[in-house]
Amino acid sequence: MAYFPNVSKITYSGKQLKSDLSFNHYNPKEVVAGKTMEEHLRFSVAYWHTFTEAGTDPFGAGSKVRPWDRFSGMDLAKARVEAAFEFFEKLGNPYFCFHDRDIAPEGDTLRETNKNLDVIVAMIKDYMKTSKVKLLWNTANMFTNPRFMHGAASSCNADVFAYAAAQVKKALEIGKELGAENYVFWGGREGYETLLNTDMKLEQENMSRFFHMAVDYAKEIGFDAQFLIEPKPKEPTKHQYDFDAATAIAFLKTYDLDKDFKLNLEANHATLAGHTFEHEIRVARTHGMLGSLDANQGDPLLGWDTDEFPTDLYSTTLAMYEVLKNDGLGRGGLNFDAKTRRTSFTPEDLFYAHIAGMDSFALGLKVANRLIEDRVFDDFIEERYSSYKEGIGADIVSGRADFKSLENYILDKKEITNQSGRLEQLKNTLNHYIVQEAYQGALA
Ligand code: XUL
Ligand code: CO
Repeated sequence: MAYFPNVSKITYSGKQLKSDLSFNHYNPKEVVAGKTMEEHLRFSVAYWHTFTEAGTDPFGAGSKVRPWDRFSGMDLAKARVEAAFEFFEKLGNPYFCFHDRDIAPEGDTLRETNKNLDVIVAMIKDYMKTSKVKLLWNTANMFTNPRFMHGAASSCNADVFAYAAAQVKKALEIGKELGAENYVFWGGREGYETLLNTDMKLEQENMSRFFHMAVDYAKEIGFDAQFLIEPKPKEPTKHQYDFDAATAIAFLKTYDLDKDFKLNLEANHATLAGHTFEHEIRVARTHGMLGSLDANQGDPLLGWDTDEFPTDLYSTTLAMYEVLKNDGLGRGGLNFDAKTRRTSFTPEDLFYAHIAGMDSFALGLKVANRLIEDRVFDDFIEERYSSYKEGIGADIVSGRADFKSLENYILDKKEITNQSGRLEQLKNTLNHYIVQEAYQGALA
């Protein structure tokens, strides 16, 4: 059954200025900095946005035309798997990701829900035998069902904590069954609305207990995926505990979980936290905690999580700059946690959108690599901090200096000379690099 009859295998064409159903920059086998683009970028399709999302918003019903929507219940779940593997085959993405509730409907009890999952997981496993696509990560949806109104591991209700634990237990078993390389915890409703009814300390301690139980169970069943926390500052909860990278790292260190977890960072979540994507990646990278990325973008004019496909070349370039400086993402990848706009409702739009995202990151990778090769920022930064290489600066860095020696050094100095940070010059250089690489890609 062909769910995408109007689309054939997407290949690299490389020379079109006008985007069509081919890649302009993403050339999977092209080598950049000693690795193929495919190895650098490890693109993943998000099951929820691509195969289950309907295009609803708070003011309107779903708008998306999805040929599999003529089915319902378990038949719909099966049709989605068929559509998904046709989509993966045509797009050529090496990975995909899902929540448990994306792939199979809930039954009346958790036991029934798990039975539904078993059927679909067996079907996915079968497809994976002949497909090249692998599971980047799976996760548990503990935010849609009303039972999670107060949170999951941070809920005030111990029965909900138990339900969430059983749900993650099953999700870990599924991850092992399908060979997931990572397992993600996004704290959907792990947060609070008002301190007037909240025991913050107990909620956070309970979350840490939950994570320790998850680590223990994964070890027990021999599931060796990298565990990832995905920070987000708000939405749906007003104040979420995993606010941003720095907050999540502090939490993991406080509760002795930092050896078992890294971070999955999302561009739109960074925007909501008042950060850039590259800021979040830099924070994680400097702590050795960069795990994986959710590749999307937000809209600075809107205060919510719009989950747009990434097309902002500054953001993709600076994100890939951080990734290259991190020597890659290891077991992580670039997951398109992104949906087509409500007005881009056709099945073909799903391909145009992924092509836009993949081309934007491929171009970002090429630009970032040239910026690093040419030491554009490295040389500048090295010079900017050169005062720490010798004299009093070297004493500060090596630990030889103390308040008394510093006072002694500076007390009678008449003038302090600063150098310009050259911000505008650097931004203009970045523009030149992006434009030149884009031009070569489009017209070479
Ligand atoms: C929500 C979000 C999630 C996680 C997985 O904002 O990003 O889809 O990526 O639960
Ligand atoms: Co996400």
